[in-house]
Amino acid sequence: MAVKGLGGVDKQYDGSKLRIGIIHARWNKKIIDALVEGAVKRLKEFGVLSENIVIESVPGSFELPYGSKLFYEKQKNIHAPLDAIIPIGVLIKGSTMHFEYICDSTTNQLMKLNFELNIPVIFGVLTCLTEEQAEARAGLIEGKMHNHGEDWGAAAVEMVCKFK
Ligand code: RBF
Repeated sequence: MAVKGLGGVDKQYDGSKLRIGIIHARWNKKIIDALVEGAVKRLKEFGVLSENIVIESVPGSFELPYGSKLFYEKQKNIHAPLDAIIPIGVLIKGSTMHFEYICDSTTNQLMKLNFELNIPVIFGVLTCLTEEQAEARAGLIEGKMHNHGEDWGAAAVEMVCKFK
């Protein structure tokens, strides 16, 4: 059977020296809060210190790519550079084409940002057809799925540490 989610990462990386930025959209706030909580929990399990987990927000998912870039630059300018960024958003399909356009542009720009900033920019965006699907992926429906925010926290630490 296929393994969904990261499962155990291959090595317990040491995140104690890392500084990680989480930038989240505010649309679908209840689900966002659960995902952010999951990411923070996992980062801490890898030893990332609370004071080195910096959380920022933007209005919606469409703002995540540019918001991430500004966030990165601001932290660099105050001499507290980020090792990785986890942009978190929840997109839920509505009755118009907005969903498709925002999903497409946001995904493409977040991918490009990895190369532009030269740090890992994790894909912490849920693109769901229903609210229930998103809630399940945020661990909000008992016994259904795990909180994907935890995977994003683990992915950030692995991507910074693995190639050092
Ligand atoms: N932002 C999200 O993060 N998730 C959504 O599901 C979402 N749906 C939207 C649907 C419509 C019709 C509009 C106009 C905006 C939506 N946004 C959503 C907000 C979008 O990402 C952005 O913040 C605004 O368009 C302002 O640039």
